[in-house]
Amino acid sequence: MTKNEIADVLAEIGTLLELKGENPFKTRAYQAGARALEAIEDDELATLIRDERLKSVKGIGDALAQKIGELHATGKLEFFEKLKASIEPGLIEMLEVPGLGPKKIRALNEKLGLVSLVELSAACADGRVAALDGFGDKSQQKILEGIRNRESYGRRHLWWDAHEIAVPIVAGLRALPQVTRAEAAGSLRRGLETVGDLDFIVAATEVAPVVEWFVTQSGVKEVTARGETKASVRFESGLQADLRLVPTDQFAFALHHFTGSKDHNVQMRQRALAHGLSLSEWGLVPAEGEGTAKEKAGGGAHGVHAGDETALFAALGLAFIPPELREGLGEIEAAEAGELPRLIETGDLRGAFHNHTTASDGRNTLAEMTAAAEALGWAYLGIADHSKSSVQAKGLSEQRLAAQVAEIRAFNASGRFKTHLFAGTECDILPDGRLDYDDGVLASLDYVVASVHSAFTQLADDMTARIIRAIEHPRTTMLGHITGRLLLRREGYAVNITKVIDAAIANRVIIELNASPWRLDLDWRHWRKAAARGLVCAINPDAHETAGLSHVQAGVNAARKGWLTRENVLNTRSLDGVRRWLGERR
Ligand code: DGT
Ligand code: CA
Ligand code: CA
Ligand code: ZN
Repeated sequence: MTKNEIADVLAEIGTLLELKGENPFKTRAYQAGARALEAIEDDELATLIRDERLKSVKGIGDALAQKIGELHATGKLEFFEKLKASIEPGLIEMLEVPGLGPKKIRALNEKLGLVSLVELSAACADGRVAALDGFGDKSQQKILEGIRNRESYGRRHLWWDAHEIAVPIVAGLRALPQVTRAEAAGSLRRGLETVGDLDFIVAATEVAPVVEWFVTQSGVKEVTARGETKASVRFESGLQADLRLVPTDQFAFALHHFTGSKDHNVQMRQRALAHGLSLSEWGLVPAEGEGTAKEKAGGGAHGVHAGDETALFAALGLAFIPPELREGLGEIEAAEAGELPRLIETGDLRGAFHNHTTASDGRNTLAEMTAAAEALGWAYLGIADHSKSSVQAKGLSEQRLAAQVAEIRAFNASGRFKTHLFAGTECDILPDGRLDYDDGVLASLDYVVASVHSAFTQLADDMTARIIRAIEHPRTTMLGHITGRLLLRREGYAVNITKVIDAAIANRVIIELNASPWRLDLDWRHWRKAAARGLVCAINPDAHETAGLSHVQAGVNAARKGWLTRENVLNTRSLDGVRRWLGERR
């Protein structure tokens, strides 16, 4: 395990101990341990463990050092597993409800005897929660909403999480000797921000061993259906997956059908009919005559042969349509006219602007973040830690910001890294739309990301005016996470997005596409039109640790769904190109 993963486990232990009502000193020791780890670099941790010097680190005692060693070596911790098993699962679930921490959950458990979300929601409904000390009407309402959101979102999963499960399965399927082709289809392949279930399409010479392999994968919790050429399973996270096996000559048709979307498929079938053909998951055959499409495709005599999707599209007079565009939003017309955009790719990115370090709420130091960007081959990395009003996120005072800028300039001068650092800030947009630093301070920076982190409940008109005021500030380079939404967890705040986009275009301010898998905000559904009107995008990982830089891939998915090309995105430009752009803005 990496030190950040170990720190996560320690912090979770702290939370669970608090939930159990353990001695606060013990609880705090784990939280302190997690923080202490965050200040150590990864290779330093390995050395400390090897030399048995971990205990010498402030905040890490004997017991903690032993546990960190166990996690580092094995990725598991018996103490942690036993602790989890000793707590009512419903109480652990309550931790996912916004506004509920371990202390409040304990109070609910001790005073009302609640052990599950169902009981909690009933207690909210009849007002028992509001009557408790430290709760009240407002927090009861918030808990109830949180539980409802959780239910309605509960059936879907973040693209990122689904992707992590799907990748090794596709690789494993392809490695089987019986398998000739294997792909993940469905919303995952289309790069949708959330995924309902996984859909694997496989062509194989023999089916039984493939089905057997699929249902015995590690992480499969339940086999929900099993047939000769099909199987469905459920993973630990609740994510379900369908496997479909097809003959090799049907693979392209099945892959296209199960990639969807439904709207795209409906339009494709209409187009096929206009060509006198019938398109289905089994093939493309003449529309008139006897028999089902399946029989005809199986018969092969009249069916159109397509070895891959490119040939399938070509048979209908279309250029290959990238899966991300298959939402039934004009992609077929564009493919017919030869006007499909050349979509941006992850490899086009040469850096990113919205990233945090340990100076604010990040978990890796400036040097670690820079080294990670260098390892990705990035020409530049923008550092945008929080500003002073974001107290909980350790926002930087003017003095600390000045020190960071000096450190960044020194890094650049030293030639220690190939990656150039830009000095920026993620500056709070205060409730009235002013920025959190004075103009003089902002002028000392290379760029400014302006974001809303407070007063989320403002009325839409006020929020819109607030954000537009920030956009009109001459030092604002880009707007961070425009709605503040957290996918599957929290709706964005109320804001008139069209007006904000208008203001951004008029002021040559970028709107970021926040690539955090939880945000993906500004939503892809707005990008095509906005970019056509001149809005410039930056795909920003909002990384809070080195591993977070790779989230740009989720942002690129969303950008592709928004029909964006590399020309639309600032961080595809060279270092000089970005310097010029920032220079012209000043
Ligand atoms: P999801 O799983 O909810 O995130 O979304 P998808 O798009 O993966 O949907 P899913 O898993 O129900 O089905 C995969 C694809 O199969 C879907 O995108 C299109 C195709 N498909 C499934 N059912 C139908 C249908 O009733 N009509 C049409 N035209 N296509 C369908
Ligand atoms: Ca699906
Ligand atoms: Ca499915
Ligand atoms: Zn932010």
